[in-house]
Parts: sequence; C-alpha cells; structure tokens
Amino acid sequence: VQLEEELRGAWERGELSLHYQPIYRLADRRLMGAEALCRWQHPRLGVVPPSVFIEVAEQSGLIESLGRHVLVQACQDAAAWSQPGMEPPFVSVNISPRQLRTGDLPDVVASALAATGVLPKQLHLELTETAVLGDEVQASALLSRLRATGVKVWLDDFGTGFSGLSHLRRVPVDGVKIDRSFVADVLRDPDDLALTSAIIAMAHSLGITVVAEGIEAEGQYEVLRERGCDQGQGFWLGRPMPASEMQRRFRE
Ligand code: G
Ligand code: G
Ligand code: MN
Ligand code: NA
Repeated sequence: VQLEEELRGAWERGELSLHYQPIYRLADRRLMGAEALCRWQHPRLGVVPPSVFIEVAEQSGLIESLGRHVLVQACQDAAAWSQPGMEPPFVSVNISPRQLRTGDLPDVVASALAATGVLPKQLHLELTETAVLGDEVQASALLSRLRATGVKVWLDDFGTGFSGLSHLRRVPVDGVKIDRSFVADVLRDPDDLALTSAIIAMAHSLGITVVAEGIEAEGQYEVLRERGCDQGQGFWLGRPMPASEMQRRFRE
C-alpha cells in the first residue's frame, strides 16, 4: 500500500520517464526502432525497478493511467525520430495484462495516435504470451480491433509460455520477440538453438516478423542473423538510454 501511495501521481510529479532501447535489423544492422522502458526515480527511495512498480501498478489499477501517459509520451518521442526520405522508426510499448483486459485499449491507442500525429504503423504494442493466453477468442477479437487501426501487435517473452508455436496460428500478431533466456544459451545449448531456429522458421511461414531480445555478444548476433532472425536488441547493440540520447542515435 505504501509504494502504491508513492506511485500515485508520480507521473505528474515528473518522477517517471521513458528510456529507450534500440532495435536493429540483423541483416545490415540498420536502426529500425526502439522499445520504451519506464523508469521511476523516486526522490527518497532512488531508482525503483519496473519489475517492482509495474507489478504494484497492475495490482492497484494505477497501470491504466500510467499506461495512457506512457503511450502518449512514447508516440510523442517517436514522432521526433522521423526524418524526411526515410522509413519512419517504430516505438514498441509494453502493455500489461490488465491494460488488455480493461477493454478500452483501442480507444486509448487511438487517442495517443491522434494527439501526437505519429503514424499507426510506427506504434508496436508488446503483449506477453500469458496475457493473451487466458481467453484466446476474446484476445483475438481485441488484437484484430487493434491491428485494424494500423498499429502492430507483438508477442513479448515468446517461448516462455506453454502455448508456443501452435498458438501463433490462432492469435493474430505481426511479430514475436524471442525471450532472452533462449538467446542467452544459443551458442552453448543445441536445444536452445534448435528451438530458436524452429520459432524463426514457423513464424516466417506465417508471415510473422521475429525479434531476438537479450543479445549480449557478437556471437549471438551472428548466429541469429545466420538463422534468418529479422531484428534484435540487447546490451551488445545498445542499452536502454534517455530519450535525448535515443534521438541522437536516430540522427546519426
Ligand atoms: O526495463 P527493464 O528491463 O528493467 O523492465 C523490466 C520489466 O518491466 C519488463 O518486463 C518490461 O516489459 C516491463 N516494463 C517496462 N516499462 C514498462 C511499461 O511502460 N509498461 C509495462 N506494462 N511494462 C513495462
Ligand atoms: O520483458 P521485456 O522484454 O519487456 O524486458 C525488457 C527488459 O530487458 C528491460 O528491463 C531491459 O533492460 C532488459 N534487457 C534488454 N537487453 C538486455 C540484455 O542484453 N541482457 C539482459 N540481461 N537484459 C536486457
Ligand atoms: Mn518488452
Ligand atoms: Na521480453
């Protein structure tokens, strides 16, 4: 309850901000977009990790207003990344299960797009596998509604749920993000390499894009590129950084 009270109004007080982690195309290491990651700098407690406060926001319902602020801010930042004559970069925003369940997500997304003028295809929504697992039929309808507005839907932490590959045929998504636990062992563990390759092949046969997360070494980058993985992110490619730094990277 304590942390919940501290979190209430934290966005308005300027304690919360978005960092961005760059996402590259593996074939030519072109910067394609970035994932928005929320940071909380509390005046007394210091940095509170998102693994802690997102959970608090979920439990308390504060995630609904926090999620709205995050969407608008991310779209605003992404609008500034575009440059004439270039494919506009995308921004990828994490959506927690509760935001998905409240039902007005398509409206929240539409108003963030309208308020910032960012193109719908520049916005990617990252949903966890477990969030869409509960009620496949209802989730599919919602994802279809979202995708009809032109935004892209991604499955985050892919491979950690039990639904796995068969799920992909029934849930309409544009992309999957291979969980970093697989990427971590892709050079050491033949099973993880086989599974990763299978995810890539299956996704591609369904016309779905694949992003690898948690690329921490050049060897991992190379093996994923060889296997045809489309995009990647990770400490080796770039750590999460403040918006101003991200903006500079898009300029270069
Ligand atoms: O940034 P970091 O790797 O510490 O993020 C930890 C977790 O917090 C990740 O699972 C990430 O998806 C989640 N997270 C970060 N920012 C947001 C956000 O704005 N909204 C939601 N729902 N989750 C977020
Ligand atoms: O669950 P989600 O994929 O949204 O989590 C994003 C989190 O992953 C962020 O907290 C980010 O800091 C972290 N992250 C990003 N790249 C790497 C990496 O290369 N290694 C590790 N261990 N974590 C990473
Ligand atoms: Mn994510
Ligand atoms: Na993830």
